[in-house]
Amino acid sequence: MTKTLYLFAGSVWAAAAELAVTELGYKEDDITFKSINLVEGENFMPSFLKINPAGTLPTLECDGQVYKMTAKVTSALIKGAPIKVKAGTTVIETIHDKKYDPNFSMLSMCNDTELTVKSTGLLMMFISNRILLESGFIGGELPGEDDFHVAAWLTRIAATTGAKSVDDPLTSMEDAYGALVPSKVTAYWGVWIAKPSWKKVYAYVLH
Ligand SMILES: N[C@@H](CCC(=O)N[C@@H](CS)C(=O)NCC(=O)O)C(=O)O
Repeated sequence: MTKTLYLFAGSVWAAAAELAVTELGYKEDDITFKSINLVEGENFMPSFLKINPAGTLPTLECDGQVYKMTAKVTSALIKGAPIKVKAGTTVIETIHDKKYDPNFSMLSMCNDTELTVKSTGLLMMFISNRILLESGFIGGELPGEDDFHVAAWLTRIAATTGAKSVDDPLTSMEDAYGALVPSKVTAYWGVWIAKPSWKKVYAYVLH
């Protein structure tokens, strides 16, 4: 089965696919990885638009099919993966809702810090009240499909508050949030940062 995954190192949603690749037990040579430089607008090159007319990442080519949305990419990766994980739920649709768009959260900080600080607080409440369990992953002992999306989202939110490495995210989130980070979020962060997949995807910078 041939798989080509189009990614970019700074992309929040490509990170969800990258977490999935490692957690699902794929080996480096099971998948061809192609970087599409979003900063340089490589996603708008005709050669990439031919593959995904929306010009977004992640994009997966698999056995003649093209998966153009993050949720479709992770579910295609789950099919036939070496490691079985819990399939996604409505959490994925919710976390991808436009009103929780982590790319908007990142961009809005450039123009209106106060708005971002407030919205980050709301986002934190949202995730801790609606999505996270008291402990562990949403998928159980192992991260499931929901977790790939939520981890990528949460890491982007942490990065927008100034977190740069695994050592400082919660401090910077607390500064931005103006209160202690909810315990469910702290616990969730704790289980992810111990994971080799997370360390690999965010080895250079949180994004
Ligand atoms: N709804 C899409 C959104 C994906 C998305 O927005 N990806 C961003 C990177 S995180 C992107 O490719 N943006 C294109 C751009 O910045 O021009 C999905 O779920 O896959």
